[in-house]
Amino acid sequence: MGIVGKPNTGKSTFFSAATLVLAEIANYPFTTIKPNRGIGYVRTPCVHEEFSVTDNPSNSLCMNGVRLIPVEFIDCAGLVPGAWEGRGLGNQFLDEIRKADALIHIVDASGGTDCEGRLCKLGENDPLEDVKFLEHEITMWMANILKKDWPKIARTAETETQDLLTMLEERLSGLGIKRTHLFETLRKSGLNAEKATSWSDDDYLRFIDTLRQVSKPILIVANKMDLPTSQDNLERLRKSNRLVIPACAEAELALRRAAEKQLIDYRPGDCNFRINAPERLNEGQIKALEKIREKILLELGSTGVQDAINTAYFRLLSMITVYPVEDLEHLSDHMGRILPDAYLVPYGTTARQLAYIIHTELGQGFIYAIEAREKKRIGEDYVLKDRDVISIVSARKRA
Ligand SMILES: Nc1nc2c(ncn2[C@@H]2O[C@H](COP(=O)(O)OP(=O)(O)OP(=O)(O)O)[C@@H](O)[C@H]2O)c(=O)[nH]1
Ligand SMILES: [Mg+2]
Repeated sequence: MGIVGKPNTGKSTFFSAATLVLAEIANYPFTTIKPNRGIGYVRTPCVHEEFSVTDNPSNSLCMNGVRLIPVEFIDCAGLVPGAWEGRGLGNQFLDEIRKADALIHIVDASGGTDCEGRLCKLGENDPLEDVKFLEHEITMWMANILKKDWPKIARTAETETQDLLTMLEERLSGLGIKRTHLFETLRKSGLNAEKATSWSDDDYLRFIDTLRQVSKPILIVANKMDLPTSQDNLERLRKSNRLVIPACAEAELALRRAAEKQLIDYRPGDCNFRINAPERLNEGQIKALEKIREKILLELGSTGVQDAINTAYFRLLSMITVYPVEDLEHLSDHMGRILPDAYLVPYGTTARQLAYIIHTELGQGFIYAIEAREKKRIGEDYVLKDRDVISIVSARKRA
């Protein structure tokens, strides 16, 4: 998951809150130059209670009935208009998101920073313009990567045996673009893959812009919701028909740090917290925490950070959670660990595809699988459902 946006919007604050990795945060543009990487968690109710077992998570964590599935975040340097042509930190930033499945765009909803991240009067900047600018930058960056080779690819596709999708797939695999993305892009853009040489420049850009939407979907986080001008802008962002989550990354960071020191009881995503150790907090700290409670948690329902992470995986990427087990009776792996793993997979993944995701040999030797809830035998084409517990029977075992 790439965390992107213009400078000074709170990307590193969001990243630190999500991962608890220390990242430099400051009130000026280009604080982050080298990207930060860290692990955060998608949260989903664990299935162990439903099966009345105590679990021993291995690839994930389970806390008070909530399964925490690790996902990687990249906190990028700020992007300024013209970055695709090399302005600001330019392509260096864009290269960081090559492998990202999706992007979280941190927007300064207060409108208190200009298009290059410099402080301005609250409300002066239009965050909707920031959203459009980022989409444009990424489209232009992708368009530029392919531009030089495009005429040749289009010609070859018409005159020789190689088809357009195969060539594009090869050329763009470094951007995490898969054949299914290309299929969907052609369908959505309505362009004729067999007549690529007749595409106009506008057609080409429309193709790339659709490819961007399909292969790097964006969740918008309207950050700095604690500031007075943010609410109006949030409404406007929502009206633009994009997926938008309001947030206050600064509040989440403060709460997670306090929880880490056991000063408060708070789990990311909670709508409230409890002060544990008032004697270790000074008056100013208590005041600040109470302000977060009143102005953020009670008004927004949460700080929005965990909500954004979950929304990015479950709604933007349409992922589901599945729990593969080896021993159906005990719901365990070969080491006896109960419900050891939770996998995030795209909706539409079949039982056999899951086997391949776990291990190539498991996929190759797939015979059938059993769904643990109804103890039903399922075939390779069974489409997995959210929270399925699955045991795969394969002719070949994991090495
Ligand atoms: N009011 C308010 N300020 C915030 C919030 N989140 C971050 N900030 C402040 O915004 C400023 C920029 O935060 P950073 O996290 O460094 O922003 P960035 O987007 O990583 O900036 P660059 O690395 O320069 O691109 C800092 O002063 C933060 O304290 C928030 O939710 N509310
Ligand atoms: Mg930063």
